[in-house]
Amino acid sequence: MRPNVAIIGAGFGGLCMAIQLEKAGIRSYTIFEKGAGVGGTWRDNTYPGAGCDIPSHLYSFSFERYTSWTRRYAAQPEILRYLEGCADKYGLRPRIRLNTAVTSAVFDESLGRWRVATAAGEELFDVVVSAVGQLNRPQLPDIPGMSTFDGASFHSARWDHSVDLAGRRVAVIGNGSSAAQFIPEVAEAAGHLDVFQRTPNWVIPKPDAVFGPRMRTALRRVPFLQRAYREWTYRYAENTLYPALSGGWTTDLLPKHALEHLRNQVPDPVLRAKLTPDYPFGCKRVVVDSGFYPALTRPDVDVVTDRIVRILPGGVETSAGLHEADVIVYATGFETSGFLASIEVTGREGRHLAEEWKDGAEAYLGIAVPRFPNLFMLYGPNTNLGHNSIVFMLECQVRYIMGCLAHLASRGPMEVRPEAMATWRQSVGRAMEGMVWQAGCTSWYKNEAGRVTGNWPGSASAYRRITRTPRPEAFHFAG
Ligand code: N01
Repeated sequence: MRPNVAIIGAGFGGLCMAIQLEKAGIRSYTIFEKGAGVGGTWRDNTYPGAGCDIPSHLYSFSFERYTSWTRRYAAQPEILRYLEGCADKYGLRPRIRLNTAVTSAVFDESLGRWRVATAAGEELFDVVVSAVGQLNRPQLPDIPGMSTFDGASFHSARWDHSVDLAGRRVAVIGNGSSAAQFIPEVAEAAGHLDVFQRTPNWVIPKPDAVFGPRMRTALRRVPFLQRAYREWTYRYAENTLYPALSGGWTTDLLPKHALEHLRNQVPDPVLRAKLTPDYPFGCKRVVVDSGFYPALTRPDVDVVTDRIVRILPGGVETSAGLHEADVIVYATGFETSGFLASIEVTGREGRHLAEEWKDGAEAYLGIAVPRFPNLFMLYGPNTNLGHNSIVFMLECQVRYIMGCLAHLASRGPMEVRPEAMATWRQSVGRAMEGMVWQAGCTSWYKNEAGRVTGNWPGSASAYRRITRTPRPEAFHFAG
């Protein structure tokens, strides 16, 4: 039997899944994409300076090694072009339904199939693969008076390019990875910029470099060079960055490196003190950027650390007074702990996924959930990384799901056993104890109860090992 597969989302994950189905000769799939184009987060985030802080030769598919990256860390338009190119090259477009949000997915026990609903109606699928991502729902803060603001305001992931910032007074609320990328550009354009910082971030330099025509030709002509470079960036992340998060040999080294970066780039001791974190390195997502601190030292930029009280028609009021603004940019991150929250997912026995996850999202290998047969997740709970490429993790998950498809083709709908889920829960819990994310800080890695539901506590290599092939004993088959 060739399963027909509903893939939800046409970002890195959904496209990867579709490409592997194509390669296996399975063309009975549909990609539902709520947006107007492919690319997911790389379509949505168009703020000035948007780019990736993971090296592009690693942050790309292993089977679609691109030798044309023009920089070590590509900017958003180039990454989006890469993804569009993949959709074209593998002939995915005819099976992508754009502007089509999935509203619900209900497992019909009598048919052993999923009823997938969109505004256009309901369709039956054997398998549902969620590829909706973790950073797809912008989070606006809950600050009194936001609707009273007289000027333009928008979230960083919904940048309003019609707003001209030239010479204006701009307020940026938030200072995470997104803000760090656009603040240098906004500072350049604006008349004055106030950056409202609640918590300072750890920042390490981004060793960006142009990959000129000669380098690109070398990478194209000498495949070994490309493989070696990718392998080197992967090993660096695994052997240097991961240990800093897990109590390993770089635990003291990397924060020293970050503080040196701060000292080198911020001469003013008062500003430096404001920007110095008081929690362990890596507890929140580390910002990788070399232009952020210099922008904050400009005479026309202020870092405001007083508590925001409310938004007034004329600006942002803090405990110390009003900061006048013409434009407010909310760089306040994403709703991350709900995972599939925008879709009503109902499994066997009428179980609602949201209800099952009321104490925190969890999934076996981050991929499967008991009582939700033939539902597989990409970038699901506990599969985010703080140190390496998510594209690598997505490929592990897709390979695993392809293995599952082979099993369910012969043995019927498959559902992970509660015992396998319990063992998984315990092992993640144990591994999490050694991770810095548990330390006293707030972050989008945690849910409302403070449990880390976003991140995978092992190395990327460990995740690849455990997802290499599905273990049929972990599943119950209905066929
Ligand atoms: O969001 P964030 P982001 N009042 O959640 C502040 C990925 N990414 O969009 O820290 C005042 O990190 C909040 O303050 P605090 C990357 O994984 C990747 O920047 O909670 N401030 C914080 O400063 C990243 O981690 C790339 O005290 C408020 C900020 O808003 C993730 O996306 C590039 C507030 C939110 O920071 C999210 O990054 C960009 C309030 N009420 C992003 N509410 C790559 O290059 C929130 N804040 C791969």
